[in-house]
Amino acid sequence: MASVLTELSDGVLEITLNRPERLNAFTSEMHEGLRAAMDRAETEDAVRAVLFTGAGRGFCAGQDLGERDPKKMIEEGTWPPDAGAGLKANYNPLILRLKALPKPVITAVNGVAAGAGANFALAGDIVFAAKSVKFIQAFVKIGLVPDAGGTFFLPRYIGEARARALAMTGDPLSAEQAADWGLIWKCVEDDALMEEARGMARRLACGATHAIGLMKGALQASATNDLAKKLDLEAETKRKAGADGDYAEGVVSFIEKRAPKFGG
Ligand code: T3D
Repeated sequence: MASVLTELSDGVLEITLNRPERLNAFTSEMHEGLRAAMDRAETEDAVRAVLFTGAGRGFCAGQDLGERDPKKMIEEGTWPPDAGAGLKANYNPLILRLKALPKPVITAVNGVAAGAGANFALAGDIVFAAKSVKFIQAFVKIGLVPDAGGTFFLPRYIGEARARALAMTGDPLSAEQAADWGLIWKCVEDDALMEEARGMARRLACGATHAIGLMKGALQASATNDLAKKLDLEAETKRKAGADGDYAEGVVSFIEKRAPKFGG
């Protein structure tokens, strides 16, 4: 069975991490599958929103720690590996592609999200988590540092004090606390997760996806832009959105008191 499953329906590309017996820990093969899935998300016009989730009881436990055997490598004299190389080859491009995708990305965190799996989840534009979920910055427990965007997302989303404590302790954060802190969009009952997340993905897929893509980029730029630059960017993105057929359709449908039919 493939370690990444994809299914396109109602404009939503659902991408499922599929190594349930290892809590969907990332392997090289899974990264290949994710690259192929992202190719589809980027190039197929029929894909208007993306939804990530995990098979089984976990969302993703980060890097598969079985891919390297330190004991054997020490004996062979090949330790230490370049732990940064895997990031540059796999994780960094994945996170950048998710953030650059001009389409909404929803994550439905169905179970534990640890290490790179936690930060991959947080790279979604709208993150839902089941009530039983724990987010774990597990890196420190194996002598590593947060990756997959954790040192970017955490201080910005929840502030430096909370980011530091989560990263330095590796203590689990409940989905409810994550939602209270504004780290994720919503914590939902376990059995309601997929319905809620799919509902949101379908709703956005029917929406003004061109405008959604533009606002995604503009909101991300707030991390680095000053007010004057942001105002310029708002004018630029507004010009682009205004030139799209969705703007006319949005206004006409309002005047005609009917639901809009966006083409994106
Ligand atoms: O190397 C590089 O390229 C650098 C990149 C690093 C990125 C990273 O993500 S580093 C962080 C890696 N992840 C972790 O350190 C998390 C390790 N896992 C855990 O701490 C726990 O499994 C969890 C807290 C996530 C869940 O605990 P629990 O008790 O619910 O489940 P479990 O029993 O520990 O796990 C279930 C099975 O999944 C188990 O296998 P078994 O005993 O049933 O055969 C366990 O070994 C396996 N598993 C869980 N996480 C991983 C894993 N197997 C390989 N790699 C894992 N990361």
